[in-house]
Amino acid sequence: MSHDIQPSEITPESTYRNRRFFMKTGVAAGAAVLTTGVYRYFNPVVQERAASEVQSSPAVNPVSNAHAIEQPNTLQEITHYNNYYEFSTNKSAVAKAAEHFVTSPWTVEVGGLVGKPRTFDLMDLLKIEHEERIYRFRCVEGWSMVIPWQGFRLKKLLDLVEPLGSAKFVAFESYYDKEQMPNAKYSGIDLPYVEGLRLDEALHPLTLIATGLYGQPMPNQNGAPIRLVVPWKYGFKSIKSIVKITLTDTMPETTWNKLAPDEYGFYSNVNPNVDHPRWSQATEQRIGELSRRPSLMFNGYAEEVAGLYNGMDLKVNF
Ligand SMILES: Nc1nc2c(c(=O)[nH]1)N[C@H]1C(S)=C(S)[C@@H](COP(=O)(O)O)O[C@H]1N2
Ligand SMILES: [Mo]
Repeated sequence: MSHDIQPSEITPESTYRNRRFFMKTGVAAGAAVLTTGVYRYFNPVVQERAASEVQSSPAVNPVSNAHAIEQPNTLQEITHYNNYYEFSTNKSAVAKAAEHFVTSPWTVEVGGLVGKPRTFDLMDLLKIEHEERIYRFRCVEGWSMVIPWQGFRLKKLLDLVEPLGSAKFVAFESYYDKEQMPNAKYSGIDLPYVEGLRLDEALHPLTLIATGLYGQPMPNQNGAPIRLVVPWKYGFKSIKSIVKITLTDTMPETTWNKLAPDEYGFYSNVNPNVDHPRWSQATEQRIGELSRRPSLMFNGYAEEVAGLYNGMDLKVNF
């Protein structure tokens, strides 16, 4: 994949941040799907495709969640306040620590309970139909941002490997290399970083495999070259720099649950009514704002995802 993008080819951040789209309620969308197609500039495959084809993807519930139209955080904020423990546990030091992370070549092995296991290289994944999604992102620590991602629905990747009827969960694994990640030994977490979703969560149209943000390839510190984004769950579910995806019939182990099962559950849906044992989850600090704002049930995506949890006690299944 080509990283030598001309600055003139990148949609300026100011264009994103000034779009009437974010200020107006007209086409309010909890999951804003823009059709600028800027990602084609770093994706030679997509570049060859007709703009109309690229833009054919239907919006997800484009008229719900008027409150979701929020100004994205700046590129500087999104790329300089990060959680990526393999590189550093200091959020403002991650960008520098990940500066020389080598992410090419890159492959993602997709297997387990599937009919067609396959190892994809990055170019295969960039051929999957991309969309832009502006999502709220809420860390379990109590801070949040709004991030304009580009990527593709995880469902589109899973469809290619044909999950078997026995598959009930999806397990994810991050890249881990002690040489490239010398600070990892101070992280305090078991590595490689692992995460998981129930299969229906994984197939949900909001669940994204992100390949970039702000029209650029994914910055190293945000999980280059591809990472998961599950906008209604706490940020740690959105595992970075994925190398392996495995369909299983049992609930996968997850990094933070292994470390502190009383504090971090498998589901970890954003829920202002269920506090972390050591702090309240009722409010959050939006990076760039002066005062805290109330946290929203399912991070504001309840209309889309609450049905996944019908009949479940969300205090027990936290
Ligand atoms: N491999 C890996 N993935 C990870 C993490 C990590 O430390 N390692 N941190 C998680 C946490 S706690 C959060 S809040 C988000 C942060 O994503 P961002 O830096 O792009 O905002 O990544 C998640 N994914
Ligand atoms: Mo987080």
